[in-house]
Amino acid sequence: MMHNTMAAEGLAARLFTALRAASADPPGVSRASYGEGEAAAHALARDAALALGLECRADPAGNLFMTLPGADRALPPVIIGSHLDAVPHGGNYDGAAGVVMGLAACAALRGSGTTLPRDLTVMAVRAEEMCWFPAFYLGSRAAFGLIPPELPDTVRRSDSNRTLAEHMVEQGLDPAFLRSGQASLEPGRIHCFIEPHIEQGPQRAEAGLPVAVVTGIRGSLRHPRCLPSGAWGHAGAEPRAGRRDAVLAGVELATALEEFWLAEEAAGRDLVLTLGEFHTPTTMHGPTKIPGELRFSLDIRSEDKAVLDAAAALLASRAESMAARRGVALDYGAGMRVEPLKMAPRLRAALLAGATKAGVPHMEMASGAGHDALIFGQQGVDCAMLFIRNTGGSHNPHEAMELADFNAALAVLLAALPEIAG
Ligand code: HGY
Ligand code: MN
Ligand code: MN
Repeated sequence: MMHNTMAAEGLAARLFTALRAASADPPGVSRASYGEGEAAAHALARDAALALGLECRADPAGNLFMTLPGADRALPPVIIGSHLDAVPHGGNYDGAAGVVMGLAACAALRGSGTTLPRDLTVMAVRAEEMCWFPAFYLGSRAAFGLIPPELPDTVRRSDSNRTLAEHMVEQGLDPAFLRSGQASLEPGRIHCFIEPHIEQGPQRAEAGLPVAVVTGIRGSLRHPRCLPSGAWGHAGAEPRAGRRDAVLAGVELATALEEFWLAEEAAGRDLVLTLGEFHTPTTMHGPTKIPGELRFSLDIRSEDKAVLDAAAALLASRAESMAARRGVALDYGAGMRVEPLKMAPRLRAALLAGATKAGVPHMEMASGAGHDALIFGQQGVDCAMLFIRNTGGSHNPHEAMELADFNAALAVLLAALPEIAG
């Protein structure tokens, strides 16, 4: 089936412009999870879906489902989607490109009068970015009823210090849905989940290719609130032996983690790790005080479960030695772990065949960044991802996706959809 994609490409261009305008926060855009920017993005997606004649419903967590009916309405749908929140002062495309591509695909199918054998649902997922709430994949976990009941009332948004429940209510949504563990999606009732996304590292830009089919997604071990605590003291008067310096303890841990990283890398094993938010409490610290407290975040990722296990063991043993040798206790919380995910071979093959059919130069690569697809995969849903070239990196205002590359990825998706939906 040939698609005249001009209308679909026009829709995508208009949506990206409108999204940027609705969430501009120089430098870049901000779309806080359960905040104004995300709500504006959901409204834009919904309006575009209604204009296309799609069936729209939102679940009580605010996830939006926009469905193009297929021939047999009883069959489980193909879901295409991603998130519409964005990190503070981030780029316009992380997340949004996947939702816009789902809508553009529906526009192209409508335009060519194509009916797929089953429904195609575009899902705009809520609250994927952990910058806002210290909890991972909130929207997709909520859709599957996987949120711990206490969480809506215990996590607070980084910009407002107000709880998830408060922000949901403010948006007209229902935190009781999260607390109840009810679900809006049933894994057995989903044919597959396809998440188009901008590439967020340099690989495809370096390779000079517009599109990549993803092989797998790194899993992660995250400790967003690590709190070493020792003792505050006098920077001049206290001898080294008596000090319980939380900053030096944190630096020692950081160095140990980097040494572990270098060793894993030398052994050919996949690993990246990041320490962030490394700071002493501003109300307590000062240049003449030995820092008794420190706070940092820790984000460890690998395609290999065994590497995540080794990192967890290293953290535990370092916490012990930090207490024994430095008198600094390290509270790093329970942590959040998501296992790595391999993309479904049949979907990968369908996307590769689609790229060949559409004549789009492509490669295969693993995803370093995390995605909602991890949660779908964890639930046993077959997943695939299609990456679009982006030359500006991500989680920064410099994300740079050319519309021509987006359109090339759309052509790949459209060429693959009959096989994917079959
Ligand atoms: O952090 C991530 O990998 C994703 O952007 N949430
Ligand atoms: Mn992101
Ligand atoms: Mn993303």
